[in-house]
Amino acid sequence: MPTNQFLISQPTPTITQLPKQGVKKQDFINYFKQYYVHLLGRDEGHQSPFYAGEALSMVIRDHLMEHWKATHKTYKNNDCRRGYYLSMEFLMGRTLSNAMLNLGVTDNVTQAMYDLGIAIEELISSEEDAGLGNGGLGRLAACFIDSCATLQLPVIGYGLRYEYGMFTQTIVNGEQIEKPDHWLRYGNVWEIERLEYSHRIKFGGRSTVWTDANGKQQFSWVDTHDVLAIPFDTPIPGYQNGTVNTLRLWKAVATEEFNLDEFNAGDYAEAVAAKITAENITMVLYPNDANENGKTLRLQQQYFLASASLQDVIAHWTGLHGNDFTHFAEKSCFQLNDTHPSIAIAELMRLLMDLHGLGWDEAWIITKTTMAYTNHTLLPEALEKWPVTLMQRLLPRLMDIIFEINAHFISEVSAYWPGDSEVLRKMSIIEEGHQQQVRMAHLAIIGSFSVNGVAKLHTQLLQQGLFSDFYALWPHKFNNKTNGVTPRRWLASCNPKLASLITETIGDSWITDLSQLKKLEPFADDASFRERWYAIKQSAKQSLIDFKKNKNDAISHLSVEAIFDVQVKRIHEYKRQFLNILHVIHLYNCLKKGDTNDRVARCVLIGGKAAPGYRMAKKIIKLINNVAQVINSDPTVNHKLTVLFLEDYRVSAMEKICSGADLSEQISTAGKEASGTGNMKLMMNGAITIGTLDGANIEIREEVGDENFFLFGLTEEQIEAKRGHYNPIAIIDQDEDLQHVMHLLESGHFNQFEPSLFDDLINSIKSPHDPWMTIADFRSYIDAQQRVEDAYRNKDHWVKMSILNCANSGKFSTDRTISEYNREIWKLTPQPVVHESL
Ligand code: 62N
Repeated sequence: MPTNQFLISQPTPTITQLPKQGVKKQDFINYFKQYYVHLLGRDEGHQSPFYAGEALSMVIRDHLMEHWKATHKTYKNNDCRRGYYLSMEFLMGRTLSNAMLNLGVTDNVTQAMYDLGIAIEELISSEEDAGLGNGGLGRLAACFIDSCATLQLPVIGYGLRYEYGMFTQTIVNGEQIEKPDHWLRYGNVWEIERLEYSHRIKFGGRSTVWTDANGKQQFSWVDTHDVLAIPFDTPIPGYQNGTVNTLRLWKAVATEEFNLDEFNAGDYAEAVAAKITAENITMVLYPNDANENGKTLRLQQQYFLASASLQDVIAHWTGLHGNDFTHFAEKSCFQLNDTHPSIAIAELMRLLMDLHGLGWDEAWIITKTTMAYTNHTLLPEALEKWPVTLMQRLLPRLMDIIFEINAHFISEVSAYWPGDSEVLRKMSIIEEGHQQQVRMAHLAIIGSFSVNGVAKLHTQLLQQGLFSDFYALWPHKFNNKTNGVTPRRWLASCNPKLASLITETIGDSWITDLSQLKKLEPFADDASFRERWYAIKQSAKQSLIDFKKNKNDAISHLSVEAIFDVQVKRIHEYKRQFLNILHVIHLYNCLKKGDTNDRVARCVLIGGKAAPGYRMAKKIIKLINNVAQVINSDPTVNHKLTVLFLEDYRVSAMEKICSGADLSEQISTAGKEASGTGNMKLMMNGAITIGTLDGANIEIREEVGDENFFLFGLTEEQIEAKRGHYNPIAIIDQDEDLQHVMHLLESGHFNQFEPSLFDDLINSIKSPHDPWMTIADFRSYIDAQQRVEDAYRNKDHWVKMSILNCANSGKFSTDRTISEYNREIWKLTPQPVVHESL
């Protein structure tokens, strides 16, 4: 091809597989010094892991930047269909070590720091967790965007930039104390503020109708109090593939006129108060993982997220296509993480009609072909409802639109089931009663083309129970997407020794294709492999002890020979931490009776936060700590049994815990845990599950085989069949062990100086109306725990089970989950990133 010498040659685009160790050690040293000394103004004599961590993070961030821009450009040039993951929570945890792993620079950077006399582990652990979520739902969003980047899918995560994340938990006198989590206090090097992409969000005011010059009815929303949404972007790198996607979090800021109007009128204090009201919207994450109904601020947060994100997507669209929305639905797909952002359905209608002039039918087709909804719970108390009066006051135009969506829906249902007013009452978006409420799940189902549950059983129960009427009407909308976790964070990064052994044995393709772990199966029969596996597990247990040592003196008589029995998750009655404690008390009782010789030592580790307003959950924490206190300080038992409450359970804590767990407690009442994802992290790291037939446990057992899983408890059907004639007292009467346990509890053995402290807890499990039927599963749980102990005595056998659990955890990668979302819902084309060659 002839070339023109006078033209500056354009770089040729090439698709590159990035070199794994692209930057040399010496380069890292130089860059690092640059930031540490010059930018942060610290001298080399001054040793601060925090500032060294900051400097290193800046180096890594710079490194991501080129890839980020190239990714952006690739998506733009290809004009590809895109996905938007809308979530009120992204529980990201720490970023530095994950970014190094995904860039493939961990070894070089570790060496570089070592040469400077710095232990990288100290820098890594000086980073604050980004705790912008409660539990499983928020962490799932974080794992999802990791997998989207690794699969090179053009997906943006949209969420809120809470100034205060999940509270920090401390335990004082056995009780949970909450401290605010001001995670941004020292800044956040991973985010970039993008003022140029700000949007204006309306609240309050009123909705008006007028007729335009063409005689067409137009709606506007006027006299509003507006708040600005400012985006902060965080890079989300894929695993060594040159893709860097974006997590865009919105911050609420007062508008200019907010201040000026009243300020000029001399109302200085009012002006400042109004500013604070506006900026409160993204001040704090609601720390409730079950229900948060009726709170004005929470609804403001939800609308703020939905409106800012949709305006952002639409602004991008009109920038390219003007007001032509013909192909908008072909090019966009929104995934709603639970009902929390589902006001987006009404907001998209509003934006398309009121701002871009589309008619109802056109706008509705776009909405119901772009929105997809994921449900995460079957608990009726967790289903979101908003009072109509609140919505009319706060979002009047959206309430109009919801009423109209409902009117259209009601006529569709009337045509399908003529004359059935009962079905209309049940399915309506509006719940009638002394106070009308908007049922957000109904809005989400009606406005979406896809409705999915998060594990097989959960989806079945949605179809047959909670949403059965909708399933009868629209069976094609319903589908299952069993959850997963990202193997980068939850194996490669948190358990480097095990990861190395696996890679040495089967190669490293498991990191992006977790089904490869199956190749470990034959090694379960290899004695020398088992020995190495065991040594790694024992050393992880030792690290866990060391990590907790400075915090807790109960640790002193803890041995790595003990079974590390782990239950970490939010504290909730349905998760039945209480059942775990009943077993602990049973063991204590056995040891006190003198049967100490043939018992295997056990260390029971329980961690989790209770919602600050959830009385019973807080009592459970107190009970765990009181039982721990009695057992750990009793020299006749504490060499065989230790109980530890792990304070301030969070993402970075789980990264240390999961490698050291032998036994994974997944003991919820069957039918109540939608999926569970902690179960998957623990399995992946070689823990064996003791669990009920609930959520993803069922699929874990299917994958690993019954012989490598400790099953107990009633099935969901048996639980439901028992309701109405459940008799816990009769069960206690027939079980001597249980009588002893109840006696210890009721005699105040664990609350000698705090009389009747646990009465309400005890009464709740003795009640025939106990929805969680804890007593019903006691015997079978104790028997399963006995099988655990017997199995643990045979070390070879246990290690074999441990290997087989890891080997069969391949299904539980979010890469598999996201591939299914993409194949069946999003239908995005992977976009290999074009890097301009240097
Ligand atoms: C979990 F609206 N849900 C499930 F504010 N919810 O319990 C678990 F009240 O079984 C799943 O594995 C996991 O989702 C992922 O699918 C969950 O974590 C919340 O955190 C939550 C937060 C806020 C609310 C309700 C629920 C609110």
